[in-house]
Amino acid sequence: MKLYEYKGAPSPRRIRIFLAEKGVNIATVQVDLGSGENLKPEYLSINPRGLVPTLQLDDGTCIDETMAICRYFEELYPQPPLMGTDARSKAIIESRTRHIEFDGLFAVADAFRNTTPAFANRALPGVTDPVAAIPQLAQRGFAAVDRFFDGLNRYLGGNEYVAGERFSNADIVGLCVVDFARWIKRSIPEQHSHSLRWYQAVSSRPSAKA
Ligand SMILES: N[C@@H](CCC(=O)N[C@@H](CS)C(=O)NCC(=O)O)C(=O)O
Repeated sequence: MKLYEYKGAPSPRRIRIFLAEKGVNIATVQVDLGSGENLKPEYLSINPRGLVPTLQLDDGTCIDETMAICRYFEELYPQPPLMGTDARSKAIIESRTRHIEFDGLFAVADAFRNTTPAFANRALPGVTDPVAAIPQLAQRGFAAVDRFFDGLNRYLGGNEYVAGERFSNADIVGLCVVDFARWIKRSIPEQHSHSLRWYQAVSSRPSAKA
């Protein structure tokens, strides 16, 4: 089994942290997004969309999408559980993870790609025809990121972790998004004391360095 990934990108980091929390080591292959290695035929034969991460199983099956890969590992290595243990906790973790993806991850990506000159004609990641940046999408992204930060602080006002009293995949995604938001010069607002307390705790876990 091999994980195709890139150390500098937020989605693969989610998987590295996920695996570190489970104490699982797997072989990794770096795909250099900076030099466009993800768009070369060799990688496109692994993932025709030209995106990382991709997990290649020993029988050659390729699984992409970060959530799908995390789910696969959760099934293989259930301990410690990171995606819930019963109907209620599974649903709450999934719900908050999706809020963080929509309001946070995709929004930071929109704000970043639609304001960064290097992506002026490559506003979508991976394999696409040239596509122009749209400034209004960046604006929408910044608005959603504000909503992400508000939601994060609200969740953490009632719980130690994003989805309850136990560290979960929702915290991993939250941590990766807070760090990704630096790319658009956004950080946890100073009045968000719950988020600041949480960030201190989760970014100090050994897995955060994975
Ligand atoms: N929904 C996909 C998103 C994957 C994605 O967008 N990956 C980015 C890195 S975080 C990428 O491969 N970018 C390539 C590019 O910019 O061309 C997932 O969660 O796996």
